Amino acid sequence: MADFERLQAAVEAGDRQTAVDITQAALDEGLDPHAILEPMTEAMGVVGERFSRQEIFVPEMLISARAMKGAVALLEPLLIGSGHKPDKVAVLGTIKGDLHDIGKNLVGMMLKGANFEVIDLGTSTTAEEYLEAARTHDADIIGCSALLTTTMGNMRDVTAAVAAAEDLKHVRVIIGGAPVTLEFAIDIGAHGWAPDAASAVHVATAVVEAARGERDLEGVIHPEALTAA
Ligand code: B1M
Repeated sequence: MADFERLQAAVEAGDRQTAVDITQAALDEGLDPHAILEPMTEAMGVVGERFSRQEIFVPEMLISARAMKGAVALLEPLLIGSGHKPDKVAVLGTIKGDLHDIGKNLVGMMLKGANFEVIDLGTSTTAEEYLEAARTHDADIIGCSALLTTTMGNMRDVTAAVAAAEDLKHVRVIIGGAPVTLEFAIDIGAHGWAPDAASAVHVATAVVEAARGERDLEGVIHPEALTAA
C-alpha cells in the first residue's frame, strides 16, 4: 500500500529522495497520479502555515518545493497522457513579481493532457511577455498564476492589455492561484477563474470552445467560475 502519510511528511521535511521513492512505489501499484498529488499539495499547505508562524523560513519552503517538484516529475507523463494531440494553444506563466511555479506547472501539465499546446513563460511574467507570446503562438488562452497577494494585482495589466488589443479579441484570460478569488477575477475582467489545476482545464476548454462558437457554457464544471465568454 502506498504510504501517503509518509509522502506528505517527506515533502514537509524536504526529503526529496523519500518523496520520489514513495511516488514511484505508488505509481508501480497503479495508483491514480491525481491521488498521489493530494498529500503533496497538503504538505505545501502545512509548510505555508509553518512559515506564517515563523517556525520555518524561506530555505525550508524551498527544499519542500524541490521535494515536491522531484516527485511531480514522475507524475508528469501520466498527467499529460499518451494521446497528446494539441488543438488549442495556451500561454501560461506566473505573474510579474512572483516566483512560485508548482501550481502553474501542474496547470500546464493538465492542460497538455487536455490537448492544449502549452507555451510556458515561467515565472515573473510581464503583460508584454504574455501578449507577445499570445501573438507569436496564436494563442487561445492566456493563463496567469499568482500566489502572492502583493503582486496578484499585476494580473490586471494582462486583462487590460488584452482588452485593449484589437488583434487579440479571441484570446481568453484565465487566472488562478491560492489567493485569487472569483470576485477578483470578475473585478479585473478575466474571462475565467479556477481554484485548482483540474478545474482550470474545464474552464479553459469551455471558454475556448465558446469563443470558437462550438458550445455554450452550460454544463461546465464550476460554471459560476466563468465570468465572461
Ligand atoms: Co512562498 N509564499 N514566498 N515560497 N510559498 C506562500 C505563497 C505563502 C502563502 C506562505 C505563507 O506565508 N503562508 C506566502 C504568501 C503570503 C501572501 O501573499 N499573502 C509566501 C511568501 C510570503 C513568500 C515570500 C515573500 C517569502 C519571503 O521571501 N519572505 C517569497 C516570495 C518570492 C517571490 O515569489 N517573489 C516566497 C518564496 C517561496 C519559495 C521560492 C521558497 C517557494 C516557491 C518555490 C517554487 O514554487 N518553485 C515557496 C513556497 C513553496 C510556498 C508555499 C509553502 C507553497 C506553494 C505551493 O507550491 N503550493 C506557499 C504556501 C501555500 O500556498 N499555502 C507559499 C502547492 C501548489 C500545488 O499549490 O500553487 O496554490 P498552488 O496551486 C494550485 C492552485 O492555487 C491552482 O492550481 C494549483 C494546483 O491545484 N492554481 C491555478 C495555481 N495557479 C493557477 C492558475 C490557474 C488556475 C488555477 O489558471 C491559469
